[in-house]
Amino acid sequence: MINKNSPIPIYYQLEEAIKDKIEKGELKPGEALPSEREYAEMYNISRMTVRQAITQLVNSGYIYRLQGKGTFVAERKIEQPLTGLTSFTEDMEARGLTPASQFISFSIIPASQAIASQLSIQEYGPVYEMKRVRLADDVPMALETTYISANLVKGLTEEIASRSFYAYIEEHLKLKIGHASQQIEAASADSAEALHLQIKKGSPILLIQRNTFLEGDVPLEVVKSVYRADRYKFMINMKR
Ligand code: 16G
Repeated sequence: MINKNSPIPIYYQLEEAIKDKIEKGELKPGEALPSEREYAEMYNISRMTVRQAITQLVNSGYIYRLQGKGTFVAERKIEQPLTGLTSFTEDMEARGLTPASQFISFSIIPASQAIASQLSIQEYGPVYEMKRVRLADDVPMALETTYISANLVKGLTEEIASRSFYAYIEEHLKLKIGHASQQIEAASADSAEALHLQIKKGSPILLIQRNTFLEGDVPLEVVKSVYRADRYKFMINMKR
């Protein structure tokens, strides 16, 4: 598997070989990798070289280190295409995962100036503010804070939103969701985010801000989502 006469660096060959085993499912999420010493002996290479390959794999999120315990295969990231305007419920169901929501809060509050202007309503106008932890197969994936005009979306309840907000809009209110604009930034989890997402404070997260509009450009929602960067990646196809 390792060719010492190849011009390709040995650490890179090892890195690719381990990656291949993870991708083929020969090494499964949660499984322990052989130790640096074992790899070194297995391929008759130096531990420094093994360490280099392992560090690369840790940095790219394929594996993670546990102090004093070794390295383990990470869960596969959920890959979300950025081409369609979908809901969390649809995204998870499309992957065969069961979506769920845990409510942190649900209330009607007066809109701040920033939220009011994005929703094209009067400052202090009534808006729903809902904070939900979104789970897939019981694993927390994202923490979402959503603002919606209460005069536009009537009758929203915690119970309804614990299933699907978009389904309520389209199937019950018969409104048509038109388009959204979204920003994605890197950030690190503060203590509240870390607690809700069950990750360590300071872990990498993807901070997403979405503004969604109904057909006819009526603002529907302003959403701030915090996704776990160890479980999520966004994918886009480009044409030239
Ligand atoms: C997604 C959207 C969010 C929307 C939610 C509706 C992102 C970044 N955000 O999480 O804007 O409110 O789906 O989901 O994708 P639901 O219909 O399952 O409640």
